[in-house]
Amino acid sequence: FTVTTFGESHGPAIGCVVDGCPPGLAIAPEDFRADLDRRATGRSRHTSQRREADEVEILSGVYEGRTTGTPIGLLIRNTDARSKDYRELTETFRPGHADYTYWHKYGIRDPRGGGRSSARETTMRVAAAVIAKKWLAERYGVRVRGHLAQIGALVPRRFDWDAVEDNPFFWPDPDMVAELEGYVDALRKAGDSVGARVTVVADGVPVGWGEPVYGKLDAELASALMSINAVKGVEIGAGFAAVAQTGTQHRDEITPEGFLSNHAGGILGGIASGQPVVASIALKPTSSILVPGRSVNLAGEPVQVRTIGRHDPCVGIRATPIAEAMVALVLIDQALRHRAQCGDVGEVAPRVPGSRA
Ligand code: EPS
Repeated sequence: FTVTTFGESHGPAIGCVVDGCPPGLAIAPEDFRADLDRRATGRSRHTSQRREADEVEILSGVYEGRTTGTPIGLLIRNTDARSKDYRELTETFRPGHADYTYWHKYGIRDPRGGGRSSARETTMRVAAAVIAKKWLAERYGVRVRGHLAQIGALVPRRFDWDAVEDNPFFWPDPDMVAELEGYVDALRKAGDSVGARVTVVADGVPVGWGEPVYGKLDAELASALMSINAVKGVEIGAGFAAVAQTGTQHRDEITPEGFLSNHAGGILGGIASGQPVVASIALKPTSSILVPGRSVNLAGEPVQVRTIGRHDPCVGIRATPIAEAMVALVLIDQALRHRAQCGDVGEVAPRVPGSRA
């Protein structure tokens, strides 16, 4: 199961090709609505005010409402790109932004805007993952969901999954939403930005998905999650907290009733243990901010850069559906690989006598 995207933030459209989807899955344009709205800009005052319709057109791979097994082409037209000439922006480099490395690598600046480095690209990852999520849920009862786990220094004081979808931050503590609103409002007014942590939990992943050495489930998750714009860290289960743990604290003891904890994040030796798969990402603060910062221009001369435009004070606020998407895309790929090698879940692989399996 592979996905590739195309399109620029200020081009006419963005799109993706999804290859390897099993045939027979019911897919309609309205299936994409909920997750695309969860990710979209302009849905609250706490994100970029660009207002995109994000209407998906299914170009191929679906016939009479069902996937055919051939490549699925999805297209979303950009409707609010406001492609005025940002030439001034292309004469300098925003500190902390990819425009510095893109320029040194390609030698071309797109005066229309962020182009491929824009978070606009993640729209198509979320769209592709709608297909993955649906197949995983229907075929195996797997549910992939996420939440914001930290913004700046703020962490939830209590946890309630039911609260996550009731606020624009995907925040699991309903008592703190007003505090978050005040915090993000103050940041935006100050022209600054902040980082965040997002956690994704996949329930119902059957034991066995994943590869033991190359293509480990955790390695694939790390790679996929790290490919999201602004991600600077990935943790599986206890992650870096494992550094300070002892073996007795970290190991997840096993009883006939099941595991007693989940520090492993549902993955042992690169293979799903049957526990919830838990992955977290650290997102850096948005680099496009109003507070001037030192940089250089194309001639290498010192300049002050201040970025105006419709930017997010915290990219992490919209990152929950994107992180869920990358986890779902990895899981469907691992599910298909596992099925190809070992057969389907429930189709118990032959156990060699004495193997204690
Ligand atoms: C983004 C900058 C803004 C955001 C954009 C992400 O857009 P523009 O390219 O118009 O300045 O609005 O997000 C989206 C359009 C989207 O759909 O996520 C950036 O620099 O990453």
